[in-house]
Amino acid sequence: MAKGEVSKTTKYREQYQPSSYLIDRVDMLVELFESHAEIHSCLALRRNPLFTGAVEELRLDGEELELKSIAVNDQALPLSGYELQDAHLVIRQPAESFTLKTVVQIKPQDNTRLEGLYKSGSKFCTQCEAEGFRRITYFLDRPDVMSVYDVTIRADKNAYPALLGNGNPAGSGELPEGRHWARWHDPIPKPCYLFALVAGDFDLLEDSFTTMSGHPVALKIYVDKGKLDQCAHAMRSVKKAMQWDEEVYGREYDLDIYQIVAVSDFNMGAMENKGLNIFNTKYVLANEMTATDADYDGVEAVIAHEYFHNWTGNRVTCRDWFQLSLKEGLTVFRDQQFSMDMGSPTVKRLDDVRVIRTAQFSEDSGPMAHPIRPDSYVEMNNFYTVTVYNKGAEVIRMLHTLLGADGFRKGMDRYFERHDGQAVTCDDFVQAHADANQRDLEQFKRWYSQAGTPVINVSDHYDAANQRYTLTLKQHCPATPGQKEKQPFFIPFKIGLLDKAGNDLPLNWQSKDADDQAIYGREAVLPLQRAEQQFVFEHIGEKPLPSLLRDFSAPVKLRYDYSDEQLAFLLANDSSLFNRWDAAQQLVSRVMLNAAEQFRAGEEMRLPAIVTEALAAVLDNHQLDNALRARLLQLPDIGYLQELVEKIDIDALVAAQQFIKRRVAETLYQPLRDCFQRVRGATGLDGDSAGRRALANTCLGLLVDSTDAEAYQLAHAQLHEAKTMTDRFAALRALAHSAAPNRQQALDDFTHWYVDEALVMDKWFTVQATAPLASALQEVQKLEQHSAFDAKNPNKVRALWMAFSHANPAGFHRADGAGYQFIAERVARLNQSNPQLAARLVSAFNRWKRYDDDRQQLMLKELKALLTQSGLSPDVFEIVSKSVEA
Ligand code: B3K
Ligand code: ZN
Repeated sequence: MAKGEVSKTTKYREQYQPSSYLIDRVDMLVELFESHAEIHSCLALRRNPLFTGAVEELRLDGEELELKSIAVNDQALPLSGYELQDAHLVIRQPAESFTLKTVVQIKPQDNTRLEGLYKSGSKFCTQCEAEGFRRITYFLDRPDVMSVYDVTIRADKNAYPALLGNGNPAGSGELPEGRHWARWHDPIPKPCYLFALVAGDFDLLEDSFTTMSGHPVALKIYVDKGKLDQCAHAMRSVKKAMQWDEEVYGREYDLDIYQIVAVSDFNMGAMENKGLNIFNTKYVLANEMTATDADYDGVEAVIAHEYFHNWTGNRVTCRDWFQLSLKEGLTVFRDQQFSMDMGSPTVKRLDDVRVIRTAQFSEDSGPMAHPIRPDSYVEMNNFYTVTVYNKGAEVIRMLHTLLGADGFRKGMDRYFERHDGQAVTCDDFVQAHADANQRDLEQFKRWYSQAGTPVINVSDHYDAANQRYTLTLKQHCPATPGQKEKQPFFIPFKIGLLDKAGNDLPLNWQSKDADDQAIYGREAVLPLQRAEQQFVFEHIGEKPLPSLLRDFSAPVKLRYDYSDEQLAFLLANDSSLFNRWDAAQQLVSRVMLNAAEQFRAGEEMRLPAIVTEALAAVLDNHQLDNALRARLLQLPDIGYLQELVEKIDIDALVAAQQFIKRRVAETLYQPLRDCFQRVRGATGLDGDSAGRRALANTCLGLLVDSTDAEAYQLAHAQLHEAKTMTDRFAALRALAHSAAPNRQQALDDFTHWYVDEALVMDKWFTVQATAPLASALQEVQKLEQHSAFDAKNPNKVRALWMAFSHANPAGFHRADGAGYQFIAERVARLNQSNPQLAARLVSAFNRWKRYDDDRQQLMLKELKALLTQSGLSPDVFEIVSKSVEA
């Protein structure tokens, strides 16, 4: 193996072994200089009583560290006492317990991977999850080794007035030569992936929160100089999250201080380091003129997510990285619940379901399909996936549905009581719920071990003579890599039955083969446990229309043969608002897919009147709240449609989607215009104002889709007169995705206003990268040369390259393969500087098998070329090799 190259071997969950040693205490001194950093660490090591094997050596993890000195029990260790390997420091014949002191030198200034200690602009910061701590010092870099940390940071006082660490402050002072120091003590044992430090010159917003037991907590948000006017929303969000976790889960904060630092260079959204969360600026900074309503929601949700990790992730952590969903699925579920409580629950739910149905279903049916608790990986960073996170959250949601809110809370209480301070497994989590509720959840655990999306076929029969209605549910799950046969899942299947007037019928039902007692209500959660199961409803006086899988009660694909008229009826009447949206999506997707077929056959594409009538009724329905009406009117995008077909004919899908959008817009032009005029112009930050903006801007987008000159004028006027970024950006998006004559003018005006606002410029890049125009690739190539673009900055890479490859199907899948070539070349470059991000970018090729033969060949060619590249990182290697093999 070449120096600096890290192994591409596969790690298996089955091979878990407890660590041979534990580290009870860590004392660190971090000296920061302009050219390098020096890390002095003192580790109190002892044999792990749970480890039963013989111990001849101790292997500590360490990558790209320059060892300056090493001592055991304060005695310099002779060369014979240790061995330095490429990614390890091996101590020979270690004693039962001892202290190990090392001094290493590292180069944060040269760290472009943004893992370990690195510089973002003029600030030092860290990112240790999953395995970044080994790039700071020699350590047992695994989550089941938990230690109490004392950390001293030293740096130049002028350049780095703020020196921040985990836990509580434990002193600070001056040093010679203009330097200073600060010490931090974190009393709560933690795995090293939660370690963090920051040094820099920031603006600071301060506040405080008193916990339910009366403990005061200092709240601090550190941001770039000049950004203080973009922090208020983040601070409000922290306080809401703290209060919500007390009210809903009885969990309070456990340190004297809670700090958030926003940095511009960050590989993902944010990181829950104990007491010192480090955030991407995107999820902290927001004010009316820089952030849209969606950005505001994103800030609130991510702040809450990281805060909730304090209990689900930090106090109770993962035994090993295969258990990642233990903390991530659960914490996503918690942040989703929180957001539902803060705003419109239906809108939040359907937004979350869209992610599952597009990104997660796509992952589940491709080469990277894995259970929410993976069995193996090459590079752990590749498993921070929508499966582990979002499907993981759906699994927790099903548990919540099955146990009820009270039962779930009992289970959570048991989980914290039993496992506080431990590193545990997903099985431990489910067991706590089973024990607290005296339920057998063995079958439920299959959701953790089986990959793939179950399909449920539903058929029904109405027996008028006996007033009996029978639903037959059949489940099966397609094979995924390494898993041919699947066992039936335990699926909570929520339904209602509508009568002719559209009301829910009272239900009195029994499962034919389970010994459940009859259950009554107007909505039922059917416990589907077998491959095929019948549910019988008595005293049903008329043939009902079933409303199925309400609220998306399980992450499955549903098949039931609705007619267009039945879907329109559900859209107009279902008491489940979620299912109204679902009916709209099904109806419009169906006509889009039919139009795609017509396009393929060279026939004229058609839009049936029933669709425009149903959408006109939505526009007219003032009973529904505006945000929901906006969602009902948003037509499915290509990402959504792609998951509904076996083979993707991208040209036909694009043509059909554009045709249907334009026809809807032309047909409903007047009512859309009236609605737009009625609700536009709201300026408040409250939910009602945001709902009005959502509806107005959905109307505006459709008006522009009609290609009417007046619509272009409306958008242009809104771009200039807008009082919020939501309105301004919606107008820009509408124009940038159109053939409006003033399109370029709009883009130029926007950059003129915002060239100094990095996050707003990201939007400007994305809106062009995702434009469904033949010129998209050329535009992206031009934008790379723009002074605001920077290939070293992950936000910019996401805004331009990721947006183009992942969210511009027409552009990326150009028939000539130029889109593929362009992205593959960027992957190769990023592979050198930031492998983690390169792996995300290359996943655009994962679904190559789903496209037509020509495109398959073009994509495969790029993948194979990447595989032969020298110095391929494990990150990119894993994704590409799995894609090619599939
Ligand atoms: N736990 C981090 C993600 C770390 C990703 C490492 N590649 C953020 C979060 O989920 O809260
Ligand atoms: Zn998380």
